[in-house]
Amino acid sequence: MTLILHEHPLSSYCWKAKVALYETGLPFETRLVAPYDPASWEAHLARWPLGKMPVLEDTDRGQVIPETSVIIEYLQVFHAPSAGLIPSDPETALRVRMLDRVFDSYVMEPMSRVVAENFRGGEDPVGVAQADALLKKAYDYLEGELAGRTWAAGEAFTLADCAAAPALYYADKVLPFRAGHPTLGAYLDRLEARPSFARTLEEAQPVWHMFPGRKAA
Ligand SMILES: N[C@@H](CCC(=O)N[C@@H](CS)C(=O)NCC(=O)O)C(=O)O
Repeated sequence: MTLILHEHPLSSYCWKAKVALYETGLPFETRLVAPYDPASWEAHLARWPLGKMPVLEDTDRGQVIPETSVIIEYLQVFHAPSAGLIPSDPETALRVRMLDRVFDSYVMEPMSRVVAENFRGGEDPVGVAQADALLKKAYDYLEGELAGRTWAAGEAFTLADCAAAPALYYADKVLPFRAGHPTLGAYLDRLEARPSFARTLEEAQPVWHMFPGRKAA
């Protein structure tokens, strides 16, 4: 079996897929997608015309899977059914999928919007203010939702935690939340200590200095 993750080491969504892969214990290789290199970028567009990262290539099954949540569902169905990333109980599975959407849509996306303003040299203070407002709403919601839980949806580490780890790690850099959100802060501490995420963070260290953060006011 050969699983190849086409990724960039600073990409938050690529971290999400990597955390899931490390959770499964499956062997996999990584290949750099370099948007600034025309050959690399063209090859990536041939794999996935929407040009988003990561994609997972499964050479044995002849499959290329885009979209991190689908990648993780794919791993669960075809390669790691016992990893528990999607719980077998249908109600818990729905909660996991719902929280995965919350972390992607209401934390990862607005966080990326704020970073993009700096990274791509944008001039859209209204868009950034809207992103900040959405982040604050998400922090407040999650502070209540996660109370009393070890992981996002309960006592087991799941898809939702794979999404949460990069989303909260980066979001805390662009709009820090620990002061007013102790439950969320303690949850991020547990995520950072989880071996799958600790390893992902360690592997990003050599390029971390390239993270642009929020544009200076
Ligand atoms: N919904 C996608 C989002 C992936 C995504 O936005 N990835 C970013 C990197 S973190 C990307 O590919 N950005 C490049 C671009 O938008 O051109 C997923 O879950 O995989």
